[in-house]
Amino acid sequence: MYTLVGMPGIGSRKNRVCWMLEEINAEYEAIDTVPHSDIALAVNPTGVLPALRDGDKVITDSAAICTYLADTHPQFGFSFPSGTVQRAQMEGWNYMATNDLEGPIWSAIRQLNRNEDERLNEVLGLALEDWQKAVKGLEKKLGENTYVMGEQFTVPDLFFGHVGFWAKFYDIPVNSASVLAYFDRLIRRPAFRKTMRQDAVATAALAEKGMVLPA
Ligand SMILES: N[C@@H](CCC(=O)N[C@@H](CS)C(=O)NCC(=O)O)C(=O)O
Repeated sequence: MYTLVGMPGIGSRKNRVCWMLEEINAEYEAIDTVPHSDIALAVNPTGVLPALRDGDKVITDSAAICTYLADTHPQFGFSFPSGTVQRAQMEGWNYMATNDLEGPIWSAIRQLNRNEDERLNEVLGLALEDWQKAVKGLEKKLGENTYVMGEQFTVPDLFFGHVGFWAKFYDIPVNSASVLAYFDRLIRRPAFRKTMRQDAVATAALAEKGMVLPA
């Protein structure tokens, strides 16, 4: 049994781990808290969340956690053995998702979450520019594939789906029809929808915006 410590809400990276736990039908206890709380500091000295406790060990960083869960549940085919070319390619996609797409979209969201008079429009503009550039890169690399590694859903798809959901929620344009369709494919997965339904803070934010999760 795993224990997932994370912050609830639309922006939370805890929901990536929750999504992966749901994909592999794992049993877990979720502890909601905020970064830098005593509970957060007990699992990560930096106070940054999410963290996953597995027995007496703790793993931090959503990408490392999801990859670990995929590796330890190989029957689902969500990752590849370490040292293989496919594994290296999969890691490449993980870095692309978290660096090239998550980086700029998160910078943009931080500005959008500010009151207009406090917003740094130049920072917002640059972040949106970088986001669109990364989306175009994803479009080229994804090609006609259903998922980034081909026909099989793997760890990086979950990360792309999560940032794609941020784009949808924050009305951030995705200047590629194929990437938009890919994001939609991902957030239609039952495990993602279950994850969001379980998060009361995210559910309230969706309701306030009048937004329903795709069927
Ligand atoms: N790369 C980390 C980023 C984690 C992260 O930024 N978590 C947020 C909450 S979703 C946080 O703890 N923020 C507080 C901070 O950065 O001080 C991951 O993917 O787990």
